[in-house]
Amino acid sequence: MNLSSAIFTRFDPYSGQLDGASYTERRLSQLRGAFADEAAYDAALAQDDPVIYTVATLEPAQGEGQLNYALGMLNPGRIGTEYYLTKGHYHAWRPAAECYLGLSGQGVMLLEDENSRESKLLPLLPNSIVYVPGYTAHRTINTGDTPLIYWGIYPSAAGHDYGAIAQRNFHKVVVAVDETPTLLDRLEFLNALHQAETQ
Ligand code: M6P
Ligand code: ZN
Repeated sequence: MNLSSAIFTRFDPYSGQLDGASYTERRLSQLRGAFADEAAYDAALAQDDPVIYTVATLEPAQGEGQLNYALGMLNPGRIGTEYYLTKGHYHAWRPAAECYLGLSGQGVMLLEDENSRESKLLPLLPNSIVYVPGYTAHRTINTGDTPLIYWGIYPSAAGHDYGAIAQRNFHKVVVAVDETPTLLDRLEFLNALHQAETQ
């Protein structure tokens, strides 16, 4: 076994800081195509390029049977009426599952089965766990007004496949309707947007 020094680590459940981690920062400009409302995306980006989320990753070991983990921090906000979200991914190794644990803030996870295309929307809250089965696209969404901090724990061999999402975004969107997070079909949402524009 080849274990790095990360056998015991401290983290902050409110800021998303994780000792010894490598950090990935995703700004708005890196999320082109993720949000449904392209006009709202362009307008927001013309104003500012904020950090939407960070991921602090620790890979204590690689290889069969090993686990890696990442502490996510997703800021609150919206593009149009769609809540800030992560890119979302399948695992490159499709059978790999993942556990998500909510630490602070308020959010949801959007799951989409690759074969049936069936969607599930699950709460991601403090003291709750979402089990993401294999062969399932998963995206995290902050529906609250404070940062959403959460763990993702996954097999070290899982890998991230973003290409499949870039080609075919999630079928559903989570948008604010009368200030309530609401799950809608992407196409229906886009049609309603275009109708509103042409009226
Ligand atoms: C969780 C884990 C990470 C993932 C991160 C952000 O912390 O699943 O592996 O990178 O969420 O999600 P994404 O990679 O889709 O941007
Ligand atoms: Zn994952």
